[in-house]
Amino acid sequence: MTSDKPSTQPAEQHSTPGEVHHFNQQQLQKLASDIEIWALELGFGQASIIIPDLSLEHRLLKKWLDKGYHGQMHYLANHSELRRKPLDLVPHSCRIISVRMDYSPPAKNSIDILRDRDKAYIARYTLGRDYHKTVKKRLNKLAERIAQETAQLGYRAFVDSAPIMERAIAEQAGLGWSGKHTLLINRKAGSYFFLAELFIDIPLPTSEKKVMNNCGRCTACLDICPTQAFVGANILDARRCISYLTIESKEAIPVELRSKIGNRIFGCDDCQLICPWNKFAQHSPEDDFKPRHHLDDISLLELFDWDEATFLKNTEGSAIRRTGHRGWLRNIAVALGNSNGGTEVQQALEEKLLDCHPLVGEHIQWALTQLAGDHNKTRTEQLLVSSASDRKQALQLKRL
Ligand code: B12
Ligand code: SF4
Ligand code: SF4
Repeated sequence: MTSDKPSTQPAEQHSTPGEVHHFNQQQLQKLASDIEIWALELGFGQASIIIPDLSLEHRLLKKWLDKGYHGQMHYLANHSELRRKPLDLVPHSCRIISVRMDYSPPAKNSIDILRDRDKAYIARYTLGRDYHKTVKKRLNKLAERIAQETAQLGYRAFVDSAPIMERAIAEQAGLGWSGKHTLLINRKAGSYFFLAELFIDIPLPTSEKKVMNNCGRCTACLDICPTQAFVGANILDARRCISYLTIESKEAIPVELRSKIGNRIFGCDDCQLICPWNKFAQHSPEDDFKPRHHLDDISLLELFDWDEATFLKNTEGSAIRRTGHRGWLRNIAVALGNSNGGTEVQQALEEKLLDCHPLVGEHIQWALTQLAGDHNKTRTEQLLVSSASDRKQALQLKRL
């Protein structure tokens, strides 16, 4: 997932601090508590108010960038000062309301789909409508509700849409702790939630608190990562992450990682699926996050068959569009190379090869070679492989 249009645009509505905020401390305290309640009423899992101090995180981010772990996501290196001092993004803002919204949809069991090599696995966060729109709309509603009390309010809502270190802000706000997989985890809700922020110009009392890190000695997420993308606890080499490779990267997927990607065609959830805290993840009641076009249970071949017009039509209002039709075919070609194969798959790949972009063509060639190799495997070898992977899956499920 990405952010990042640079923005120092003024607040949506503007007031000069002190001009309208003549509330006394007690009234401000009451408003702060009300905001947390209104946020819940609007479908957020939690909200908390902070004055951010990201100096430590900012230093760590620099180290991370120096190592080149961001790959082609050059925007992460831009606007460094704004990342350190996010309030400078919105003139006159003095507080951030950090929120989280659960997204786990009522979808087909993830493990079942991951095990079926002919089906497509799409990360759970993006089976439905693009979350940016849903979450931002809701944050603007929260702002409108606040403005009803304060008469005037300067605000701006952000959802993964500016040079903001959202996880670091939410952690400081007390919405959870940073898991070893780098995502924020909440004791009561796991990690399947989005983060977002409402910048405001009212000097509300803050509600930040330190949440204990509950990872303990567990390393399940680090161990399970199919592409070994973690350099260590809390440090991800994004260039190896399937989410980066299938969504952000516009280039060829490194050959040595292709077979490890399995059937994951857009994003990946493995490090979260294995996390014991996700036993507490709540299903989202949001209609917007419900799977569209049966994307939670659909064959690779069906998706490979979408021409560009169908792709654009079916991904309207969905974050999947980000990968573009070319990226989509590239990803599915890799997954087909990892599938059970068969005549239909072979034919579909060969047919597409006749008329496709060279990037896609190269991945199709790879898939065909993989399948030809697989075909030559003896039946015994295949049985050995599948029973070994069954044992591994059983172990994984036990840990879940
Ligand atoms: C770039 C990005 C990505 C990149 C890089 C991911 C990453 N971990 O950085 C890629 C494309 C790989 C990605 C993938 C995913 N993303 Co993303 N992504 C972002 C984005 C836009 C920026 C994150 C960022 O700044 N990364 C830079 C690195 C440096 O940040 P960091 O990992 O937090 O780095 C810290 C540590 O490395 C630490 N550190 C460094 N050195 C050291 C040393 C020690 C000893 C320690 C302890 C720490 C430490 O300090 C760094 C600075 O804070 C945010 C939105 C935002 N604006 O914040 C969403 C965001 C983080 N993504 C999100 C999601 C949901 C995902 C996916 C689950 C999507 C999917 N299912 O495919 C995966 C998960 C992969 C994973 N394990 O992280 C959510 C996370 C929600 C949550 N619960 O935390 C966010 C917040 C978007 C949102 N608004 O909801 N993402
Ligand atoms: S999202 Fe997948 S590939 Fe990326 S770090 Fe997590 S398990 Fe590894
Ligand atoms: S799997 Fe274990 S180590 Fe990883 S985030 Fe969850 S609790 Fe922490």
